[in-house]
Amino acid sequence: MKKEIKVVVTGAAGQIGYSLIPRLVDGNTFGNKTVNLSLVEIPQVVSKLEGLAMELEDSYFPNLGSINYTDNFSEASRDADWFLLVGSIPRGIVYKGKKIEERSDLLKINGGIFVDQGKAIGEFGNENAKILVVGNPANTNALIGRSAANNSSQTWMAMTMLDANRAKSMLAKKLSCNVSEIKKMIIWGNHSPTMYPDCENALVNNQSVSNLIDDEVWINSEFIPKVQQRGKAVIDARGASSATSAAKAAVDTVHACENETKSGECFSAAFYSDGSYNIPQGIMCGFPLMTNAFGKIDIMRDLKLSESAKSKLDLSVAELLLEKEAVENLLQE
Ligand code: NAX
Repeated sequence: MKKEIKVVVTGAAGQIGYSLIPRLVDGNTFGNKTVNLSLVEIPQVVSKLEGLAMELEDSYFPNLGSINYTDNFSEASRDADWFLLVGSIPRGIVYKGKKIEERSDLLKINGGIFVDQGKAIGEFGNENAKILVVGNPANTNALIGRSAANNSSQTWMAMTMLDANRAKSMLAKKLSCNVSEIKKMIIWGNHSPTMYPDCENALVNNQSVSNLIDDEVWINSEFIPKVQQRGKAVIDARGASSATSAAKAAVDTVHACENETKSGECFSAAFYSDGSYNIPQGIMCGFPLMTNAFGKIDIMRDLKLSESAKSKLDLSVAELLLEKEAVENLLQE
């Protein structure tokens, strides 16, 4: 097994980057491997990464290998094993003289970034590289990047683990159990307020969480909307978006991909749809995923969705199809 791993992180000088990057070299996320970091930022702020590099050196991380920082994504991509694509242009920013308010504008601007990054990953990233898109709109950014990369041996995902972790926390409180007891907590669909957090398939002690809770009103009018709106609730309370929990969720996703999934369990991320669960092919949709003993990630295909679950998922799938339509000109296939 490889003893070194090269990890590219974009948006490295941002909020999530500051919480995430130290955790990549702490000996837990990648186990005993030496982690070589390639940190990427836009030209205006790339020099700030010198400070982060100094802090990493000063933090006594025996697993820390080299630290490079650059505004040249292609250069950063060379032979990288993992790409954590956190950087993106947020809503509300003035970009080329225009305030970006509409999701469609956001999709187009970030889409352009993900075309270039995808091409570089396909060309320069390692065969078998894994790519986790965190920057929003994460699912569609990942779809664009994957299409531009055009490299079928690489695995693209978008992050829904934060939503899954939020759901676990709410369910654990409701059931007075520990978050670790909740298995198969899947977020279906888009990482957006249409997502479907599935507590029918979620298990505690091999029993369906929705059966254990036995309160459809609470599930439909408290649990699901609160998971869907949790990001906004954090912004309202903190005056800034979730960064520590987002960083932890990115680390949890990497960990789930780097280690074989225990029999009967699965984890949550958006993955390229192949028609499973009657979800149309060709969108990046939240699915239950598994990692096999050889590190290959695939969809778990044997869960059942009730009619009520299907109708909730349909809404999110419809949104993903609309997003796809809005960026059709950026897709190669
Ligand atoms: P920040 O604004 O603090 O940081 C973003 C950083 O990305 C900035 O430093 C910016 O210079 C950089 N950047 C922009 N374009 C870039 C490019 N082309 N190449 C490299 N770097 C680039 O945002 P932060 O709070 O760190 O959030 C980052 C992204 O995560 C946002 O898009 C946010 O919406 C998204 N989130 C996604 C979540 C998920 O579950 N998928 C949850 C948390 C978060 O909201």
